[in-house]
Amino acid sequence: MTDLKDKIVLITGASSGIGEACANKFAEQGSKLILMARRKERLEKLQKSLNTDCMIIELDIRNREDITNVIESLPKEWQDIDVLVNNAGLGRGLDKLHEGNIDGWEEMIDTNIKGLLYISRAIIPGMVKREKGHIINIGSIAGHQIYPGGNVYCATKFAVNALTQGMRVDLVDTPIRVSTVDPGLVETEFSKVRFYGDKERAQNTYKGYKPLESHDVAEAVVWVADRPQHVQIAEVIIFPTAQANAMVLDKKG
Ligand code: NDP
Ligand code: 8X3
Repeated sequence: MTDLKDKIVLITGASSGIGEACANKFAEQGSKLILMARRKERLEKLQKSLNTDCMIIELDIRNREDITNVIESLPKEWQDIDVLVNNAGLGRGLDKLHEGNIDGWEEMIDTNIKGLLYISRAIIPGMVKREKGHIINIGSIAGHQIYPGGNVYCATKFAVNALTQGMRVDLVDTPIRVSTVDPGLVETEFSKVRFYGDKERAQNTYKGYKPLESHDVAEAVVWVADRPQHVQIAEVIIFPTAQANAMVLDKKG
């Protein structure tokens, strides 16, 4: 057990992939968890499997009013959130910008940027008041480099990168830490969502090399959260060994 025991950790997008893996890893440390996502049945299943205090909240992170209400009405014993993992996010399509699906753009902007902002705006004031807290944003290599067809998704992750830096600057006179964990290719439901349920295309994204698994990223997130108070990890970029940057991947076959 580490310093994370009994800490309250709120994870957005905990119903699958990286968020679910973070829930498992923080639970192993004895943290208490608030898990958010739209798919309640997935959260219930995860809650049952975890050996720790865990509260689940069915929520669409794009809904600003719901977020404010939910955070304001948290039971007293769940209000003092120590770690916020801003993980909920998605990609939609891989088309050239001039051929892109505008509804998909709206979904990415509303979720990856605005959703992250709403939840952060609701939770950070409490951290400032308590002089305690850590925000860990899940960015992406797509927030550092643009790849073909990445356009709007990359723009949202560049925004997450900018917001992480902005939070860190604005909170520098407080004990609150701000970090980003930015993965390359991780095999999750991400590509299934990006390609609107096209399983074959999604599976092909992870063929011919060994991609990261969700728990690889979750281990980095827990490590970042578990540094001593005077240590603030600004950024962790994590790739599969076969990936060198957003565009260079050693894919066999
Ligand atoms: P998954 O699709 O497996 O998980 C995405 C999670 O986000 C789900 O739990 C989903 O829950 C939640 N989510 C999506 N939209 C909303 C919404 N409107 N409201 C609430 N929750 C939402 O993908 P990953 O685990 O891969 O993605 C997690 C994060 O990691 C994302 O921010 C992604 O951009 C980032 N990332 C992923 C990489 C990868 O290669 N997989 C690489 C780099 C970064 P539900 O649908 O139940 O609401
Ligand atoms: C998700 C990984 O490389 O598809 O952020 O952008 S990538």
